[in-house]
Amino acid sequence: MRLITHTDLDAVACAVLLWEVEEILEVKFVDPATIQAGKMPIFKYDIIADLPYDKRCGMWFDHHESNKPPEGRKFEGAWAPKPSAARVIYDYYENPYLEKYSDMLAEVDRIDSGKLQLEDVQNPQGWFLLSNTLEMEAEKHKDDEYREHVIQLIRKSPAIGEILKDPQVSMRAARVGDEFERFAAILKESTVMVGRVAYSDLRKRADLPRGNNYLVYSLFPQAACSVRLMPEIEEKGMVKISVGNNLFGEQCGFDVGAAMKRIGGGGHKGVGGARVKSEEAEAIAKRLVEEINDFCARKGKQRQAEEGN
Ligand SMILES: [Mn+2]
Repeated sequence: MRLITHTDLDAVACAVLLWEVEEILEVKFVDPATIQAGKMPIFKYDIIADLPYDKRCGMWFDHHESNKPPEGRKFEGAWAPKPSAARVIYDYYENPYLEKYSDMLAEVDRIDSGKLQLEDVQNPQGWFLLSNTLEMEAEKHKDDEYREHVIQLIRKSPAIGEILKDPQVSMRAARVGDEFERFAAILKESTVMVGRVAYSDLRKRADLPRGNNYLVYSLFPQAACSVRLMPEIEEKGMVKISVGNNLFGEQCGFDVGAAMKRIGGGGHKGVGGARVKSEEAEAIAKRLVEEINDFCARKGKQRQAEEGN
């Protein structure tokens, strides 16, 4: 079977688990938008994990709120609102052979559901450090080859101390700190606070390092949410909008996944994204910023009223 999965640590963990319990011959790493567009050939021997559903596949595992299956959908696999897709797979198979991965699972749950501490971002360690090495290269195939390498390393021994000693891993891990600094400098230049939202326009920043979704909150701790227009690199004519709640700060409870679904994307309550037409991107992002600020203001008033009673 072929596994089609996302590009982050949850995806890698899904691959590790499925490799033990199914005949996996090949892993494809893709973005949710690729599945959503329906353009990718998918066959009945394919397993999709940590990505939206496609009816052509043989099995599907996911945990994204925005991908919750409608009542009555018949499919092999499982959807559950768990902290990670890897956890959905782990619980589905209930296979004692997978128990050796329980430490990894706990960390994948924590990282994928954004239960991070400020210290994680300031000084990445362990599985969080590994997760930051998975999306580093401009050329996608380099990251793909690296992720396949990491999958096999974890299968050999799921001890994170050993994994981080691997030459390829340690070489990337050594770069993570520098990438964070570079990322922070670009964010500072391209971000303004609009009400309670940190709004970043990164469309012209093709030099932005990949993969850090949390740094913005250590730089703008007063933000309730972030809205980011990402660099125009991957698809011509389309821009990715990334939105999240501040993991470390006081949250307003804005449902990001639902808001992203309304504009053709998806995600979780806390974090999500969508791909929109370039010419509409700025207007959509600004509407989102307004929507979040309105929501936060309403929440604030509600809280005041409740406290007053
Ligand atoms: Mn996930």
